[in-house]
Amino acid sequence: MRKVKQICMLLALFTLIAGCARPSEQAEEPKLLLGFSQLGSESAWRIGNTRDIEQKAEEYGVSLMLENANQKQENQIAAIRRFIAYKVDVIAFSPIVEEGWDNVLMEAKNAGIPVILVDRDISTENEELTACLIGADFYSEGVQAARYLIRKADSLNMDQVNIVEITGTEDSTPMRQRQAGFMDTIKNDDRMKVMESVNGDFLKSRGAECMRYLLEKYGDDIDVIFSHNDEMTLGAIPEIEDAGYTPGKDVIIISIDGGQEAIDVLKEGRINCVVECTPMLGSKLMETALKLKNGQEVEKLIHPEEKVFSDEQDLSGIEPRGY
Ligand code: GYE
Repeated sequence: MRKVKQICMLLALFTLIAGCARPSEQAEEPKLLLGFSQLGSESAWRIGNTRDIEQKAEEYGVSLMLENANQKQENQIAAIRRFIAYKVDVIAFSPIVEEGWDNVLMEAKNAGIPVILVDRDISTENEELTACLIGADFYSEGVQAARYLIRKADSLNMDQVNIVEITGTEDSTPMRQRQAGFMDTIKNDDRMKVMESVNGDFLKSRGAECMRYLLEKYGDDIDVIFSHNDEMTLGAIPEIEDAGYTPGKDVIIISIDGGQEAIDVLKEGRINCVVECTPMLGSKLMETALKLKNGQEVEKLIHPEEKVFSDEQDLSGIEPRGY
């Protein structure tokens, strides 16, 4: 009886193996192996960006090795080294800060693996280390935020505008560029005065902490909060309310990203302006990685198109944001 059972099992196994090998049912070979080092999960933006890259990899038939660095540069460097050892076809990563990548990128170059920068840029003397950058124009986002503020100050006939800035991660591209675009645009307007810039690291909890500190120090004098991302803005708003002020009325609030939660708060009038920064970079990443694998030329810099949402517009028609 035991023998019969064994034979049956063997037969079943054989049928299974034979079935798997049938060409019509064979899974398609992935077109490309892509190693992607995500920098962390600090915001709705980042989570939306990771999800989009995972979905687009599937759609494009790309096999994705995804590693999350949990906000630490050393984890990103280690991930890139693993991708090199694994001999992936293409490496992509979102650098948490701009400095400190030359050595590991030289290792990738020596291994003949092209590297795509996603979302953020690096600072290097050697332009050859990376193939291209796919990410938003952060400088322009800062300019858009400032232009909105200038229009708002005009419409309210303000003669002095006291601003506090809550910035993103120190030495990251969006922090540097958003600040530069904003400052360059307000600098010739005598009404504008930045009282203080504090670092909120793109985190909701830090946004709340920064706001508590700013309210304690400047209280009533604060006219405007320029916050480098939605997460920090959403952390700051309850603090403003707790201190007895009405966000959007007593204090003008300007944010960047455009995630669903911030857009809902904008519609309620508790944020005045949200400059869009889209995390949907997955399609461009897959297209570019496939081109690189096939030895084709790619554009050096790819910026997605972005909008500005504010209390100057009818906001009822905004499509669901997806992040
Ligand atoms: O604005 C912020 C995120 O690099 C554009 O990082 C990205 C920024 C985004 O954590 O929410």
